[in-house]
Amino acid sequence: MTERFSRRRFLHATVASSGLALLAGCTAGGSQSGDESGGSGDGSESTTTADVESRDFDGWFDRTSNYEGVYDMTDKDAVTVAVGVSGNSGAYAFDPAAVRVAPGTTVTWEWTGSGGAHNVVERENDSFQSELTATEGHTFEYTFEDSGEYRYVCVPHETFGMVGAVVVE
Ligand SMILES: [Cu+2]
Repeated sequence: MTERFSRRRFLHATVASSGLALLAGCTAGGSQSGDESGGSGDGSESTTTADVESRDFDGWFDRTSNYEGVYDMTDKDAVTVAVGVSGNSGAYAFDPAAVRVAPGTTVTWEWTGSGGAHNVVERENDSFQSELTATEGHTFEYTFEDSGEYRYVCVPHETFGMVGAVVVE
């Protein structure tokens, strides 16, 4: 369970501007990425404050253009994944492609209406399978009670890389 991983933290603007944070940044040394304290505004006002953890899913996301790591949503009561965002040579992506949630969390997939008909299918254990639809605003929910790593696909676009994962810990 304890795999090697590295973490990238998106700092709140309030945290980044405090003297404490600056001090910590100085004493922590230069091995970490130093662009967090920069004034580019790139990450300081990010729309998400989730930690993004790089994690190897044994090649599961090799074809997935928008996979950038596991978004830590363990502190969220409700987690939504968009179905049919831009990616994988079309609107063939889940966003975020991978999330980490706490046991008992309900994940809602919400269709954007782009990219044609999609579905959300977990095949390894048959845990969940949504309708196949292109309807904008369509939602599908699944509550993850058990810890584990759940991989799912959109069947029509799996070969394009439209796959996702939910890590429950
Ligand atoms: Cu699809």
